[in-house]
Amino acid sequence: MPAAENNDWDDRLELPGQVRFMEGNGDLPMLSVTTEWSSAEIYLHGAHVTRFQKKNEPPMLFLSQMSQFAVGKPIRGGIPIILPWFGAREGFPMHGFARNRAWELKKIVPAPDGAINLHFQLPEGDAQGFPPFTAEYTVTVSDTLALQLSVTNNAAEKDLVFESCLHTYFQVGDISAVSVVGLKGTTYTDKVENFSQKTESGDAIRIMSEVDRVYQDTRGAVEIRDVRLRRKITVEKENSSSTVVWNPWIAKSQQMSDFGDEEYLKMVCVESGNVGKNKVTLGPGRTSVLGVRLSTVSL
Ligand code: TA6
Repeated sequence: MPAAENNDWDDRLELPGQVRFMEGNGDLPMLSVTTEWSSAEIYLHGAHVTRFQKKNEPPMLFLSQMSQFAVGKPIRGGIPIILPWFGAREGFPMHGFARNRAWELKKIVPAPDGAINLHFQLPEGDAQGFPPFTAEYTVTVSDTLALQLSVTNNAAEKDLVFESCLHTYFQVGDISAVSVVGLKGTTYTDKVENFSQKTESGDAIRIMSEVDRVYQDTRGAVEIRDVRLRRKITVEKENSSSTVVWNPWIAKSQQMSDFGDEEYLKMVCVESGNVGKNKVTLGPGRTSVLGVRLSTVSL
């Protein structure tokens, strides 16, 4: 199906009652997915999952009420795909170009257990100085949300050195009643304190001011315990050595035009990828796959 920022999609790919193409915000093409357990929304723009919600539960993902939905602009919330660089890069937008481009929907595969698998691919384009690579993304919607980002180095001789991160924004009831657990003993770069190197000493991370930490060499699961919504979100990952924890708090929230001044109270980012010292070096023809599985249980 051609990548389109207009409404030119192939509705033969629809699954009646399960997957429907719609005009989303900003008239961007959006897929609405319904399973027996849950519902989800995914924009072709950035192959961006903007909503995942289990029946009888609040949404798992946070989406800013102020987000832009426009060609070339990132959506604020959901699961931005950060590729092929994380953070700032002189002369280029933050966090790479994958989230700002329309991806192609290649196929939709319903699984025997009722899960829906949606396969996306980033069209070839200006690699902005990186060797040519193929990026493929699979979203599996069921009673959990599973994501797989596969990157293949198409260069004949050059290594592809890249960063990737699924920059997930989670909905919480009240940030003051949230604990992030699973990073004790891990070293991190504290971007709020001049990128200083620290070691996480607490069993649980509590967020009472701006937090912007890149945890390195950590491959375990992270839990977001939400007392207000009485639920625990578990972030499991495969082939990921970095976890980023971010909440902009008050000042940064006020500086972001696509983020409400009070929205920091209702979200936390726990991001899974390979960034900084954990960046990936991929030989010619090689493929690297980043996997993330998001699940919830009631507390
Ligand atoms: O992952 C945390 C972070 O790198 C923060 O420093 C902040 O910049 C955030 O990403 C959001 O970045 P964005 O470019 O989406 O505004």
